[in-house]
Amino acid sequence: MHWHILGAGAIGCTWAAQLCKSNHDVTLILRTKERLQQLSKSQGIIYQATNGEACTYNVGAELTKSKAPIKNLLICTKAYSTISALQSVADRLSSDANVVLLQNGLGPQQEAVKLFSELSIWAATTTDGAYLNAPYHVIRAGHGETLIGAISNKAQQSLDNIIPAPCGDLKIYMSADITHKLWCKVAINAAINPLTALNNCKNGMLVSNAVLSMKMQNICEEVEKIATACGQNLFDKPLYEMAKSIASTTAENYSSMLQDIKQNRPTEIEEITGFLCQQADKFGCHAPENRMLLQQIKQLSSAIPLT
Ligand code: KPL
Repeated sequence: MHWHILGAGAIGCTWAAQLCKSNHDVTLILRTKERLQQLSKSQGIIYQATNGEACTYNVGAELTKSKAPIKNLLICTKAYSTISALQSVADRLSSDANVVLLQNGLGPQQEAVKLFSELSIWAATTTDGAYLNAPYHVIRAGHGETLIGAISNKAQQSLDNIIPAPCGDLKIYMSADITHKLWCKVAINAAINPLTALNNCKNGMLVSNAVLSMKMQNICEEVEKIATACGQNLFDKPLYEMAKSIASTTAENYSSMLQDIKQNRPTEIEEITGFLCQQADKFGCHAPENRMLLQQIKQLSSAIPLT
């Protein structure tokens, strides 16, 4: 299969390397000539596995404005760039194209289906850990799993197994209810990310610090009510228990939102807490804690432009 990938961050590069390893053709779609030059300088994607072994994958690359048709597109941009990324290549998508959206948050997936209802669109969520230590040099920090499911009518009717397994070292499973999985991820991110970003702390502090822990509990209770109003029963146990357990297992991590703030990048607050506040408005749910977090994070990152 030939895959085009938009979003050459840590997860995009991990997928590019693993698809390449499994003998798929991979083309990165890059926005600038500088990014193309950086890739040719590093002679491909350097992928360092969890055991420290590094391998270089010679992936193809082209600029957004290329005219080559796209049959399989993976979008791994930040959530707030999903729609503009999709629009930037819309005229290149073949009528039987598959589009996979792999990002945090909720909102852009539904927007993509609304705008491109004729396409086969899939959403994905992952617990894989990876980071870049230089452009196109990705370090695999941990092995999680990726769930993929159909979100547009055309994808739902398709019998395709969108990503043929095995795909390198990625663990990929199809999900019959990906929207529920996305909700679960959003709920966890809403519980952990804004609080760690505001308090400049590692995830573990939300468990070890009594004041933060109580704040997280209040946030979780609101999120759970919003989810229930939207017909989503999140986990077998209360969200607060689940969030505590994930904050403990990732105790030494800086959440992605805190990293975004520290590196002066826009955050995904609109697609996480913002999405939940919109649903609270729609269903008349009380959500003062989440609304406050939304305002505070927006203020904290107000000087950072969206890219
Ligand atoms: O997904 C995460 C994130 O930081 O975005 C968690 C689960 C909070 C781990 O850091």
